[in-house]
Amino acid sequence: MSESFERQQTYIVETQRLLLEKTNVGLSDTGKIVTRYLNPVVTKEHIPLSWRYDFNPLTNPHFLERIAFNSTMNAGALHWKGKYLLFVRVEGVDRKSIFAIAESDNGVDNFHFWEHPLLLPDLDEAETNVYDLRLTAHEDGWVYGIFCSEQHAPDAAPGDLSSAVASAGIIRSKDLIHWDRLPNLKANSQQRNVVLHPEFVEGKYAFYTRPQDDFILAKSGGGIGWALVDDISNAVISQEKIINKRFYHTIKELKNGEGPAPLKTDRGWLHLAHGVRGTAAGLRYVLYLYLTSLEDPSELVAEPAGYLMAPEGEERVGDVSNVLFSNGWIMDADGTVYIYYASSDTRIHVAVSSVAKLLDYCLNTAEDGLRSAESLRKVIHLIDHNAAYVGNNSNGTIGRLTK
Ligand code: BGC
Ligand code: BMA
Repeated sequence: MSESFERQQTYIVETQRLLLEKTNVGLSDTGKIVTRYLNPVVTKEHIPLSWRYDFNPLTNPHFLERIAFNSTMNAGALHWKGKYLLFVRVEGVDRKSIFAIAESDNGVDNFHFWEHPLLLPDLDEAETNVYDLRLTAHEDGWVYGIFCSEQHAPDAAPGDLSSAVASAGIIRSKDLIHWDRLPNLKANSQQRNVVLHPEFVEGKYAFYTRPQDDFILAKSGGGIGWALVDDISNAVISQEKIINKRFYHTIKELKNGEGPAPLKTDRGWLHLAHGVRGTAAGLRYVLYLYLTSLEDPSELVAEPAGYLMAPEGEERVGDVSNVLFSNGWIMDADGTVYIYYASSDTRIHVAVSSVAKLLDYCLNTAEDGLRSAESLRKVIHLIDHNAAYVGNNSNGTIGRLTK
């Protein structure tokens, strides 16, 4: 073994060891609904070295990376036997994604990948890419993964190598090692951001859907949909209703999509979703919350105006800039909620909150009035309300407490 091979190997192994051992730090969160953390929880630097380097000096004399990765993003999440698991979308420099599980003891630091990526059964030669897996521990006893299965549009004109069709792939497991692949969801339109609800509804499997007219744009697909399915092993959507609509001049004007499976709380099902609007700088993806009824999970109960989280600081820059995307969160028994979100299709972060805070936010933040005049009314209302509690000094900041 050449000295240089050995030196490079030691350097790379040591650098990764230090990264994986690094502890994370919560950032100041006074008055905030979520606490962001200083370091991303999973980056492409976390990917095991044995997936990337050939450690044999004879076949890799220059110690080069043989398989390079572009990003780690959009992870499904699951609490499993006391561990926090992320099912990461690991994207190669070849633009193809695979799924791989990364595990942490406490949900905020020391995430490390399992030895092998998830062995996704290969059903269809036409399937080109798979991504954005959502996990659901269903009451039927299986853990399901629903993901986007994408292929080149069969009707694309000659030379058109961009048109694609998206549908929902379905896998399930009882041990997270062996996965059965069920046929893709059959629907009348393309589907991305499909999520399985954790409980039976009217004795059926319930899916959050996102009907779309074409591959990128939802257009007449009015928002996040809801559909009941009789048989998960041959899932067919015959009827879909829109449960979370899009509106003009909002954060989800262009499209929206369910994030992870909703969390069950005593006030309703808590949902995390993404909203997209078009800007001169391209699409902007932000995260928002909404609440639906326990009796009927398809009935909207509350939706605070605007976004909960938008890209901040370094989150704004990456492979696809100005994007926050989340398809995974975990709720602890004590009500702590870990939101795993990716920034700019590049790396994964955690933001921590609690069911109590998220519900308070959902139930006590006014909904979008859809007009500036309504937004103004809300500000005036809060100022008037506060007059009874605090004295305002001349520059409008809070002065003395009167109560
Ligand atoms: C990409 C996704 C993206 C989608 C729509 C796919 O080809 O892999 O990351 O969300 O296109 O833009
Ligand atoms: C898609 C999503 C994500 C991605 C986002 C931004 O619509 O499904 O895969 O994060 O666009 O590129």
